[in-house]
Amino acid sequence: MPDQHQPDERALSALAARLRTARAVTVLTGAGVSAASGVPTFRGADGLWRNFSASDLATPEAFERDPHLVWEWYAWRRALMAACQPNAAHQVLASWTQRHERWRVITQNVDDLHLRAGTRDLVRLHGSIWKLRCWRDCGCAPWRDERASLPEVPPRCPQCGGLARPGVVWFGEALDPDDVAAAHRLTDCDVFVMAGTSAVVYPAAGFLHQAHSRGAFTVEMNVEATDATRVVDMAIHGPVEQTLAELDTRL
Ligand code: BV8
Ligand code: ZN
Repeated sequence: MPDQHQPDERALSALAARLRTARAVTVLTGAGVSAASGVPTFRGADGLWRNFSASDLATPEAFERDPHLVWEWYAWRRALMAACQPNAAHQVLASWTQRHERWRVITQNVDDLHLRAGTRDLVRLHGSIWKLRCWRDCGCAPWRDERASLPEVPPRCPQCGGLARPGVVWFGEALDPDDVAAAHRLTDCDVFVMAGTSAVVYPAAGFLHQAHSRGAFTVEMNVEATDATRVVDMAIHGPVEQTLAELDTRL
């Protein structure tokens, strides 16, 4: 059980001491890591879900039923994300992957901010909002389009002219097995951190349990308690863009 009453000051120093001797460190991030950059989270107070009931929209069935509505939601998110910059949490994590051979990041986020911060060997479980692919799977390779506003909504496949879809993983869709395998490999680590995620989406949240069972010291960094809080060895409460920066100064 994490010591919930440990003032974060002591928790941060204790975690820094562990990190200083750690060989392999894995950080699994969620929407909370991008919140300070202005990207809405899915379930928080400003939640994307609350405004657009994302669980109704981020599915192949929703796209089948109303591709225009789903694309309006993605076009709105893309335009919003295009104006966002990586924050201190992205920067600290990127520097960790550059300074340490086996300190790595797995992300659920589709906003590309970890990549833009320079994170090395990023494992992305749910794809990228800046990628598109053919809805009919005509054989056209997925392509990137980073324009803040698309000339046509829904966009078209350049090869067959049919509907294009966002290059993300929707609910009810399988993750890319290579990404799942890469994430699994990273659960073999000394310290596993859940940063800015409500830990409700699987298989992503399951990697915490895998890391735990492989002997990792597990940590949660979040502004509130989540499903992971009762599982981790240590919970550090506070905005992750601050707590990661404070932790980094202690390394
Ligand atoms: C799969 C891409 C199987 C799209 C996303 C019933 C039917 C069908 C499936 C299921 C089912 N029951 C369970 C499932 C499985 C389902 C699932 O887990 N559902 C949940 C909701 C119960 N999973 C799936 O469907 C997955 N696929 O299982 O396939 C299969 C196998 C074979 C063949 C076919 C199928 C696919 C899941 C991927 C879904 N796609 N995103 C898009 O973005 O449009 S998930 C979406 O949620 C985002 O990626 C997001 O990252 C992710 C997780 O959410 P969080 O990142 O945690 O964000 P959230 O808002 O929830 O929390 C933010 C946290 O940050 C909060 O805790 C908050 O306190 C904190 N915070 C906020 N600010 C800060 C902060 N913390 C620190 N500092 C701050 N400043
Ligand atoms: Zn096509």
